[in-house]
Formats: sequence, C-alpha cells, structure tokens
Amino acid sequence: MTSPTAPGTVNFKGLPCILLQRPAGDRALIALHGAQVLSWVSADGREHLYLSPRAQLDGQGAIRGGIPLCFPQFNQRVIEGRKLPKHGFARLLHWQVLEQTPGPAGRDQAVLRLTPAQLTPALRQAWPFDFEARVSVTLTARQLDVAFELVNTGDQPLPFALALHTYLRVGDIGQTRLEGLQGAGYWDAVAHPQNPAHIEQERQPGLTIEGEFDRVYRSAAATTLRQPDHALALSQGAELTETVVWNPGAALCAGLADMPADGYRHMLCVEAARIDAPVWLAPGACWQAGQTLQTL
Ligand code: TA6
Repeated sequence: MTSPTAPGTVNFKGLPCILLQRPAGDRALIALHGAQVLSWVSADGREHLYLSPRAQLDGQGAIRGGIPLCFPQFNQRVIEGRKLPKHGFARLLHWQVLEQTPGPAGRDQAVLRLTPAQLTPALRQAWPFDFEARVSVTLTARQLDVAFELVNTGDQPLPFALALHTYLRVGDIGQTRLEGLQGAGYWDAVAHPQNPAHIEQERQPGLTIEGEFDRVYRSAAATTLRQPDHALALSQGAELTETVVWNPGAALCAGLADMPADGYRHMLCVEAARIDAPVWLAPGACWQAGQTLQTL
C-alpha cells in the first residue's frame, strides 16, 4: 500500500482500493475493480485470504484471489440464453464507492455500488436489465462480513446467479480439512463436467484435497476450515443455497498464467453461492445475502 490516489482510497500495486482497519490491528483491503476484497488480516497478523503473487492487477481482467464476486452468472452456466463472460461481469468492472464508515482507527465498513452505467454496450446488450448492486464489507473483531444486495430498478423480472468465490489462504493444502458438508448432495465437476444433474452424497465428515477438486454442494450449512495451527468458521445466508469447493490441483494450476506453479498448495476456495435455481427478482424488489468468515 502506498500513497492515496483519490479521496478515501489507497493505491495497491496500481489498483485503487479501500483500506479498512480497527484499533487492535485487523485490516482489510478492497479493490474498486470488482468490489473485490484482496486481503483480510486479523489482529494476530494472520492473512486469511489467498491473493496470487501473479494476479493480474491492471484493472482490466479478473483478479486471481481474495473474494471475487461472480454475478450475474456462475462459471459458464448461461441463464435464459444470455451469454456473458465466465463468472459474469461484476469481477471485471470498476465499482463506485458509496459509503465508508469511520471507526476509531479508520474506516471499518465500506459499501460499493455497480449500476448499468458501468457496463460496456456489448454487456448491456447481453444483459439488458436495470439494477443497483451493492457490496458491503464489514470488519469487526476476528470477523469479516461480505454482503451482496441487489435492487431491481427495472420493470421486468431479473434473473441472476451469484458466488462469493472466496480464496482462503492455507499453509499447506495437504494438511487442510474442510468440515461441515457431510450428508450434502454434490455435483463433481471434475468427474462429470457435462452433467451438473449428476448428484452424489458426501460421506466424509471432513474433506481433504488431493489433486483437482471442483464440487458444487447443495448446502448452505456452516463449515470449518481446519489447519494444524488454526481454524476458520465460514457461514452464509440461507439464500446462498450452494457451497462450491475448488482447488485446481498441480496440473491445472500449472496452466493458469496468473498462478505460480505451487499456488494450489496455499489456497482453497470455499464459495457461498446461488447457482442451481437462479433468483428471479421482481421489479422494485431487493435481495440480500452474504458470507461471514470468523477466526476461531
Ligand atoms: O468455482 C469453481 C470454478 O467455477 C472452477 O470451475 C474454476 O473454473 C474456477 O471457478 C476459477 O475460474 P476462473 O475463471 O476464475 O479461472
């Protein structure tokens, strides 16, 4: 982080960002590009999010790491024939700062906004809905909350999917375990890439990751990420009906230009999502959901 670039923002490797901080030392960094949280450090100095050292930070493409926002489409799962970029456009666009709440040590909440004014003509044509999207990031002791809110400002129902594509930092993926998904149905996108309707049931009380792992769990239940020296509790609103767990594994990671070869060893995505049944938001209606991360 270096000198301020615009009122209320800091410059992180060329990207305008908002810095939240608390007296005890907790801090979070949010890029205006994508309204993407890039870093969350708790008061003990521990970084909880993975940001690839090779992430593209030119404000043009998707940033590999932190908490990308996938909206209004998840992956390549087109809704109603409206073809959009993979994972939608929200992570590719510049968001406006709507509010910043001052706390005793600086700001501890920020709200960013996206409206159709930020869309290119091609995106507007592909997705001709009127909306106001807001992302609120709130920092409290040992906890980070990311909330997404959407208002349909148009006069036709608006369909969308959503994922908070959270990249959690881990010391070693081989010593990491994710608990809380036992009993949930899931689609294994590695084993059955063309068939999201192929549902299996999770039997493991704790997931361990060996190789590429890409599953959409039909679960909004809380999970716990356990590492030898630390644990993190994750929860999500009931409207976020799926939890996606993703790690590219060594082979796929080697082909990702914005990841170092060993990057997969230091991250696990645990995503709070709404995928299988997109939301249809009525004109004038407002929809809200979020994810909470808490150190244990
Ligand atoms: O959420 C998991 C996933 O959809 C994977 O299938 C994988 O493609 C990942 O997201 C990352 O996508 P990205 O476009 O950011 O490379």
